[in-house]
Amino acid sequence: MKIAVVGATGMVGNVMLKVLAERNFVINELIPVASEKSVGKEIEYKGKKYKVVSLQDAVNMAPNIAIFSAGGDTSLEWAPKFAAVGTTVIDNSSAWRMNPNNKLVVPEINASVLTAEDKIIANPNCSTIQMVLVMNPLHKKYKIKRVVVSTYQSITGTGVKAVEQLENERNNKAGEMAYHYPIDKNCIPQCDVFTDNGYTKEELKLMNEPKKIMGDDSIKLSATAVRVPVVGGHSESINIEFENDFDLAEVRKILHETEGITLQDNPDTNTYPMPLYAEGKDDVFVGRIRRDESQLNTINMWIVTDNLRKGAATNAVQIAEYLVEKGLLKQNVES
Ligand code: 11C
Repeated sequence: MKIAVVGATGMVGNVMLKVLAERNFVINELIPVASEKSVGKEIEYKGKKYKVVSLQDAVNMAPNIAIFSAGGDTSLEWAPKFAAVGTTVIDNSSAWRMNPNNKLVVPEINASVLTAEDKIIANPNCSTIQMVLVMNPLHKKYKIKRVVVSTYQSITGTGVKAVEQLENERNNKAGEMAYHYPIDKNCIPQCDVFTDNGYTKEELKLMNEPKKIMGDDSIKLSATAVRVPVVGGHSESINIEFENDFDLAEVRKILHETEGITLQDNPDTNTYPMPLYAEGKDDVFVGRIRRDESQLNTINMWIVTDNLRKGAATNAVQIAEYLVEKGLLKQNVES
């Protein structure tokens, strides 16, 4: 397997390499790719050093898979060029997610929609992935009518510049600002840019992507996305109204038995998910599960995930693993 990691020197790219190594993804040839200014730099993978190459050089090498974490513009321009040489692209940006011709995949939910014809596959937004993993099994059982979600998102979702901003503020150092405002000791009710209806793009991702992944347009969603001075992961408070009534013990059992979910829910021992402890892990952690007593068939819960892992890198690698397992990639003569 010849695999290109596009954006290899970035925050998600870094975690991508770590996850590929940890999961022992079969790689005969690793091609780290980054923007022109990083070409020639070295990255390390399983103790070996690799030189970063340009996007054009990587296209010329026609890899079996290219995992992109390099932003929407790079993806819009370059993913089709990889696809044209037969490479299957798994893209972490929002560029292709809502395009009707591109699949949007969380493997535990809808990997089966993938075929060998899918050459540009979209990885959902980080805050979407953790929410749909919880919504999906409950939707199957009780049918979801409406979801209201508020997020508390890690600065790592913004990237290296935001991590530096927080560090600078904590060390009383001047530096470039990733946000319009200080983030330390603050909550910024803006993730990504605003759109015409007053919602941010991040909120629209949360409201639109779940319907496509779960294949059900009838679910209503409303989102507020907030940036908080946290490193380890994204947290979400979600309120779900079901068509049918539920039993709390059964909800816990369903979530406990769902692949990829860890239940942390015990008020007696102050047990609930927190980003400090989710960091570096692949699971989606769920707790604070309780009935919303103000409305029929409605539940509240708290969901936390390391946004760089299951929210980005791990989900993308799981898609790649599925493609390999099902033989959906082009066969390279050299690989
Ligand atoms: C954040 N969810 O934390 C974003 C980061 O659409 O893939 C990823 C942006 C995206 O701000």
